Amino acid sequence: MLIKKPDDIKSSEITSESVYLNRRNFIRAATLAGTAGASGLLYRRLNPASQKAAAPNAPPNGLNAAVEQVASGYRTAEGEAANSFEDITSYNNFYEFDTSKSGVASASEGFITRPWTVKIEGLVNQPREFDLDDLLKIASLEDRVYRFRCVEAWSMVIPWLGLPLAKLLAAVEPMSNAKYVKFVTLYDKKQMPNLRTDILDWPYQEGLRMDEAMHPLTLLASGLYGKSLPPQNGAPLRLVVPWKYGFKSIKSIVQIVLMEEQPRTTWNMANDEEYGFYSNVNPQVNHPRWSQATERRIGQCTWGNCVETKMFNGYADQVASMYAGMDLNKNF
Ligand SMILES: Nc1nc2c(c(=O)[nH]1)N[C@H]1C(S)=C(S)[C@@H](COP(=O)(O)O)O[C@H]1N2
Ligand SMILES: [Mo]
Repeated sequence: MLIKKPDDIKSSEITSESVYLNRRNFIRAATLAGTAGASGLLYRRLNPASQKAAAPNAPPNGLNAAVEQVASGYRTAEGEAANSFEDITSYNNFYEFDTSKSGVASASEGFITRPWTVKIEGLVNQPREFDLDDLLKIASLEDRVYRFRCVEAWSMVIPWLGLPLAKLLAAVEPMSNAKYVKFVTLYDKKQMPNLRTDILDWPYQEGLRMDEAMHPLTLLASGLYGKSLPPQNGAPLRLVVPWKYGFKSIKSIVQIVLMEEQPRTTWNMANDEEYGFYSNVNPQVNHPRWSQATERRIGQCTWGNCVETKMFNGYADQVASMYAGMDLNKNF
């Protein structure tokens, strides 16, 4: 069950997230899809050196990671075993690099993530620009094994290493009128080939309500399996909100802004009828084009979706109260 069969990954690509595009955008998308792939390839051909560039966050090799995994026995509180390091680092979504899940790892190889600064600003009394290594030195990092559920109905169990976002926010002293938090990904055309396309509005942006951002489950992850995050998983710092669909987990964060207004998000802007601001995992509210009642756990389901999706991805006891009285059909 822990060993991925290569076939699983192949068959899963049938439901590529690139079909997100609605009727309105379909033709534009069809035209650009070719361009995106081609320019990524061209970029890699023109810049072979970048793949060989120093990779300070180079992940451990697959064998060591597999051995570690067996030895570590990372599990969720409910006893679900973590996916293998290999699964977690070879089936990814990171559109800045590649729109195919199996292509992200190679397209992001050599992504340079040092030095790295994260600005925290907006409605705070102590705006700060952190050097990431300074931040990681002062933060006490925690291991958290969470279920991770993509809006496209695949899922994994991932052993993150990170710091609760609440601790970082407390350090900058939010003002009382701060109601939302906006997160922004690095915008670097030299390193991210798809920024030359308009398959999404760049830079990638996400948002949380203040109480969600302050929730103890919400993590800023700097690693997985106890090691630095590999580029494909959002090095050097990415958000993890385990009761929300995967696209809320914005990668390679450079800026965090506290705001009074609800920020727009990248997937909202791409298609607000399909991707709402809240994006809470909810088996009772289907995506307009597919059911959200079940999921395909990578490495476990050999055919179809073999796991029932739980309300708030199984974290209802901890988070449901934040949405009491809200119509979750409207606030999807
Ligand atoms: N900057 C950025 N962050 C992103 C994405 C992206 O394309 N760009 N994809 C999102 C989606 S749709 C998912 S499912 C998760 C995937 O995270 P993983 O590759 O670590 O599993 O990253 C999210 N964060
Ligand atoms: Mo996703």
